Amino acid sequence: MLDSTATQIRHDWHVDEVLALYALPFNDLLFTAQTVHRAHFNPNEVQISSLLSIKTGACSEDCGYCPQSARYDSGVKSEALMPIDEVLNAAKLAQSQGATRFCMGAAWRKPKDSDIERVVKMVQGVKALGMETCVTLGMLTDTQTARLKEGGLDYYNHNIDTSEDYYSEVITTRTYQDRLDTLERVRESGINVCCGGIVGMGENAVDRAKLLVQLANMPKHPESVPINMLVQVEGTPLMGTDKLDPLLFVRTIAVAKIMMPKSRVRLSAGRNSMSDEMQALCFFAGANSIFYGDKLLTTDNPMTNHDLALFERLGLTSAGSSHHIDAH
Ligand code: SAM
Ligand code: DTB
Ligand code: SF4
Repeated sequence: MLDSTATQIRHDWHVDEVLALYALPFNDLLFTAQTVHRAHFNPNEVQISSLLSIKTGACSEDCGYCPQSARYDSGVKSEALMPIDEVLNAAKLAQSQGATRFCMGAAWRKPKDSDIERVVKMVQGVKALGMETCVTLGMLTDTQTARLKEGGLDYYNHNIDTSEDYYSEVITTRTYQDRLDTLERVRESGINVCCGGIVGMGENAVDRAKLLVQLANMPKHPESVPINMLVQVEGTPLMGTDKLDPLLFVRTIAVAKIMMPKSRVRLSAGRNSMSDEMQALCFFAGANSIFYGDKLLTTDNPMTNHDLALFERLGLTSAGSSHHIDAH
């Protein structure tokens, strides 16, 4: 049924079509996603990003999933913006372990212009190591996106998280439109867009379909699409949410790939509670990027040795790495 979609890039998806993709027999859905994936990527290469929290906790926003909000008692220790040399040391370590992109995250609603100047220095330092750069800093102004672009930033991460309908159930301190406005500014500045969402937050099937429609109907698809499985953190409002069926997570990856064939779909937060077999299914469904390193921002991620062993078992290699990656 989807032969022609293998090369076609669409921006006119309807929720009903997306629900129909989700409802396909699992084998048909995964086969279609893998076929689409192979038309655009080497299916055995996975891009490897490492995360660092450069400013931790004490955030004024109330995102119900997030351990870094000042409103919840999650036990995360607040830390001011890191000194540049510490950031560069972390980037060097990530590179030596095999990461090709370094993503720096700050627990801000929005940065001050003086913060941007310090982040630009970090971006320049990381780029000088030969790594790709990504930052996620909250809402930005036009001046700030221009400054980051001029500083050489490759990607900006800003997630829409869920459907517009479900958004206000999870976050009340900013609107969906605020997110879309920042994303438009990032796109217009010429920085690559990294934008995705979180599933397993108690949303329904229509919310998941609408999240993907919102992403795929952007004038240009985000170059990176992180699909996060909620990491439940004690003290946050979403702690205790009913767990999503793992196969529905795999289906979400497959549907995202079919809708955004040329984007890198990232198997993002939540891998620490996924089996190797589930991750293998996600790679088959078209995920070809991961967050790598023992920590995400504040929560645990699989150990690097475990990931390297999994890559070896699956015959996967790192996309675009000039560095030798060795499981031993
Ligand atoms: N403060 C900035 C912002 O919210 O845009 C940047 C950092 S914020 C931690 C980056 C993203 O991490 C969020 O948009 C959300 O998608 C994801 N995230 C945060 N906590 C999470 C959790 N517990 N599980 C899964 N994803 C999470
Ligand atoms: C994204 O989509 N997921 C990452 C990254 N972009 C910034 C963050 C995941 C955070 C998980 C919770 C934590 O470790 O604090
Ligand atoms: Fe703050 Fe970002 Fe966490 Fe929301 S997701 S509370 S904006 S750090």
